[in-house]
Amino acid sequence: MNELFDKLNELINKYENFILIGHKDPDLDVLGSCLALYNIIKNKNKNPYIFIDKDNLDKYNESIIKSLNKVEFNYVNEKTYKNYIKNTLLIIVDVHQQERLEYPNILENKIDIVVIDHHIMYQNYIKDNIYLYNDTTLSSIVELMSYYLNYNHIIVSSPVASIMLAGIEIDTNSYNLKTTASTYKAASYLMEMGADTILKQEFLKETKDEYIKRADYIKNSFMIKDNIAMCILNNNCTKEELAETADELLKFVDVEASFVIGELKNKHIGISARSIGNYDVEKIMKEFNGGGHLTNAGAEVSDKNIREIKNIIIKKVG
Ligand SMILES: [Mn+2]
Repeated sequence: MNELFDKLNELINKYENFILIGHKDPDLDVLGSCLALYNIIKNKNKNPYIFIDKDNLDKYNESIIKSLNKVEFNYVNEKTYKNYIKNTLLIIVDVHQQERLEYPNILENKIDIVVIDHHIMYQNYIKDNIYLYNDTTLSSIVELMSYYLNYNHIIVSSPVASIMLAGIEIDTNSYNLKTTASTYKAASYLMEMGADTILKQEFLKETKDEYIKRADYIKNSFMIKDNIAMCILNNNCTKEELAETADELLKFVDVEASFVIGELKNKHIGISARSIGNYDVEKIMKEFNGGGHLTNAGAEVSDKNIREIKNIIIKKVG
């Protein structure tokens, strides 16, 4: 990690302007990570800008809107970012594919790019980068950023620390998944910086409709083997919904692995697979040219329909 931090510090010294951007439909891991970087860059007397459309808040989810109301920062959007693309480094967090960026067209400019992620690598990652760091053992990018703040001896405000803490909770499904000793240590740093657990809870609250939608998905899940659950989502679902549902299914008694399938907006079929550790879901995802790890894997399929995929998985786990 220190190698990454030295590299980032070196890069921050080299450029004047920094645009910080995450994935579409940003979550608190994206916002928390951007805010941590923002503080570090500001501290070095450089100019950071977070790419977030603060003038059109209604396109963001509740937790982002609530968080944005608690923090101040300089931001750019589609219309304004071009004013700041001289001597600029674009730092991309929590995503590594162009199509998944908050604003994919930003890559059409000749700006130097750094990518920092913790997701399973896809082949179509952003290749035109000057530095790419992807550690899939990290719970979240905010976990990494907590260490980076600590490395630079920088303390963030209580709302920023609270947003970061909420980011860890979202990505780990409340310290259930991908949680290591380092994750708790990062959470501990954030508490020491003044993260407020009441504020954090406020950021994490979901609407009743969101809860009902999630519960409906779970209700429609079924077992394909003694300990393996499957769920088919509505059309037009997002990768996040697939992942969240697959995570959620692991919470139930007798569920040791889960497969969630759904048609994405691009008409491809997305699959998210999870296991608690005694079943290799990556092996199954490789059948679909996907990838990942033993406990967390996925695939995107364009040459099979949901029913065909479902049948292949049932056969393979059999
Ligand atoms: Mn994340």
